[in-house]
Order: sequence, then structure tokens, then C-alpha cells
Amino acid sequence: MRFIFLIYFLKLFNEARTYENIALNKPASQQYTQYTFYGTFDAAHAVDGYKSNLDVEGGQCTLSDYGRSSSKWQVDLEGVLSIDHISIHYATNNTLWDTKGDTLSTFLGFSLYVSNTTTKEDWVLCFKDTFYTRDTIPNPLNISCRLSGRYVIYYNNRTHFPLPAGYSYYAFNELCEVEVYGCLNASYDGDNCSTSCHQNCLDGRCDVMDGTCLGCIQGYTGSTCDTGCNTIVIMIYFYGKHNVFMYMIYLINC
Ligand SMILES: [Ca+2]
Repeated sequence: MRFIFLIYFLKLFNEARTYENIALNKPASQQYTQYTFYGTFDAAHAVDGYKSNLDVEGGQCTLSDYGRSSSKWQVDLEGVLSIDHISIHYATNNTLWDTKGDTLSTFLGFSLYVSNTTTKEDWVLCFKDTFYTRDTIPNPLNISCRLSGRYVIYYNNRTHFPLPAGYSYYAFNELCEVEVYGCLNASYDGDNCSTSCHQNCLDGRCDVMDGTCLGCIQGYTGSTCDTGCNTIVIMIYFYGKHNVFMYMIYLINC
């Protein structure tokens, strides 16, 4: 009887750790969208929720232009949100991934970034492929990316030659769906993202799993920013002929 109870408890625990696809139908854009008579390859196809047809010309995928040395695709989560992992469904042209079709070579070497702005200097790297080959890269690919940010950026380039074996000569996005799993609000997975980050977390941001703040507002410290810093106030007075000036200096020791 005790054994049966344990199984039931674990099932409940696993169900609690579910996240929403917070990129679904959010605004997306990309560098160098390709336009051909085959159809549209708009960036929005990578967050439209459709991934049943992985032919890049099937209307469910995005494709960047031919002949470029870099490719960038991004989705705007419309707020700083906590991310747990990202799932990428790459175009296969509906051939078996294991048959090593042409699209596979454009996937290699890609990077994923998270950022609060669209400025490249602010991008925070969460994954860079330096080790996958045509024989080893999976599709779909699930990547742990426990960061907070507003923008998720998929980036690749072909600027450093000679390229590793198996890499395409040009950089492409061939993305059928990018799913970003996390919490919709400034919360974490205490119970299906229902537990709010501590009010002293900087910008309301905390780790998606354990609620650890990703920074503290001024005057607080600790993993959940609930410990006040030691503050020393120094007041300096200057006496003039008709006025008294006072300067206050705050020394905060965290
Ligand atoms: Ca899609």
C-alpha cells in the first residue's frame, strides 16, 4: 500500500512541472526573409503552433534568404519572462532526419540568445552548437535555457572559414517551430508557475524552477533578495553666512 502511494505522489510532482509555450503567436521577425513563388516564409510561421508539415514550402516554416553569411530570427515575448527550455523543430522537407537531407547542414553551428533588448551587445548566450555533426544533431532539439528575458534569438553565421565538415556554405533559418517553455508572468514553478517571484527581485525576475532572484533591487541581498543590506548614512553640514547646506551620503554594504 505504501508503494502505491509513492507512485501517485511522483506523478503529481511531474505534472506540476509543466510550462507553457510562451512564444506561441508572439511577434516574430527575421533578417533576410526569403520571398519566392513557392509561398511565404514569414518569421511568424515559426511561432504559429503548426509543425505537422516540416516541408519548408508547406506554409508552416520560416526560411531566410539565400546567399547570406548570417541569419537571425527572433521572437518578442512581450515582457521579461522566465524561461526553462526551448524546443526547435527544424525543416526536414519531409524526409527522414536520419537520411541527412540538405536542411540539416544549415542547422549546425547555431546559437540561441535571450535578451531584454534587441541590441546585440545585450544578448545573453544560452546555447552555442560547437559539437553537433550531421550524424548527431537531433530534430526536434530540446535545449535547457533557464534565463529570463523578453527576446529569444536564433542566430547562425558562416563567417569563419574553413567551415567545419558538414556545415552549409551559407547561413539560413529553416525553422518550422520554436517553442519557448516557461512562465507567462513574473513567477516560477512552485505550482504551475503560480508562485510569484519575491517582490525584491530586480525587474521581478527569478529562476523559473526555484524562484532564486536573478538580481536584487537596491538595498537587498540574498538568493531571494529578502535580506536587507547594511546601510550607513553620513550627513555633512556646511554652514554659510545665511544658509545651511546638508549632504547625505548612503553607504550600502551587501
Ligand atoms: Ca510552424
